[in-house]
Amino acid sequence: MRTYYSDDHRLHHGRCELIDGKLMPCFEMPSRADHVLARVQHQQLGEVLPPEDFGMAPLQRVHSEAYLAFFKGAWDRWATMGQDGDLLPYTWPARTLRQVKPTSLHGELGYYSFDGGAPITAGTWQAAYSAAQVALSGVADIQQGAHSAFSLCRPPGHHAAAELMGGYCYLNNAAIAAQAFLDQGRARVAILDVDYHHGNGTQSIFYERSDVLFASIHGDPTAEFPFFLGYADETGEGAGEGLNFNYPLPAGSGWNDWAAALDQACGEIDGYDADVVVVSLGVDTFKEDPISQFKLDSPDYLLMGERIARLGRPTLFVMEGGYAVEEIGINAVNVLEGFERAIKEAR
Ligand code: SP5
Ligand code: ZN
Repeated sequence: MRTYYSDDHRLHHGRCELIDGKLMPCFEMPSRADHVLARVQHQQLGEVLPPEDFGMAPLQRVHSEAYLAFFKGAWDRWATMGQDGDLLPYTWPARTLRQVKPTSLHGELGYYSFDGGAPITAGTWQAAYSAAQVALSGVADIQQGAHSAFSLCRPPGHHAAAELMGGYCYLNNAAIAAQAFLDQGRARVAILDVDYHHGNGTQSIFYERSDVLFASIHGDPTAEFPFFLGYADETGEGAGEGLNFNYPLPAGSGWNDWAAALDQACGEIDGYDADVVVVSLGVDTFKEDPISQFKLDSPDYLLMGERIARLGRPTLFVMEGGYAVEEIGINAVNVLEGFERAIKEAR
């Protein structure tokens, strides 16, 4: 399969995130994408191509105009205030507070974010914009007949909602891709989110919609970020009722339990008869991940890819999390290799 990748990801390099009561160096760092790209090349997975530019319109199908304008302009406002460190929010409109949009930079930033983990730096907008184009380029490849594609997006996207950044995410690459598939004539898209963390942004974007099924396997939110979404009783609403599937698993879960949840998710995707599958591919389920609590081992990712291939549907892989930087390439590309191996064997 082809890989889409932009060097622009390097323009986003946050200095710190608020974690464990401290401002710590960002776990979400440029070398993550470098390791994945190196592994793609080393394993000769296929061609590596730069993204095409599809402009702002596909982003506006998922995110509000106001949110995009704020994100795009935030760094310049911060720099005008004489600042050159990361821009991080510190006040959010939680319960008892009003959902008003203040005019000051920090007021607006609190309004448009949900945690202190998504720093805005000078190049964050450009990096996130290009990551969305990387996702859209994978869509175009599949629309032109490819059975699968890999969008090596960075920064990741699945925590970003229509009007919220957080959890290292700014623009929801997987949601933008799913919406583009619909806008280009596909009727039903399934998003399978295998990142360790619940894809709260993606879920919220499609929660009341019948044209996108969302299924996520993740650390139980009673104990794990993002805490406030991702429970099993969130099944969708309105037209989307019955099309949202959360599989929260306890800390320490290994491949057997994880694979059982994957089987269930795949069963739902088959029942829905999705035209295309978008995989939010986080590999922070790895046993050595520094911020996560599952116990998957590198060979398990081959099996993950094989199981996804058995869906027998066009599949776009969109890179999300994974913070064991040395192994992120092996683990992510193992999913893609397992997928391709199963496709070849089925032929
Ligand atoms: C895309 C993605 O994977 N985002 C993840 C954001 C997680 N942010 C909060 C992580 C908190 C981890 N706490 C445990 C730290 C152990 N030292
Ligand atoms: Zn994650």
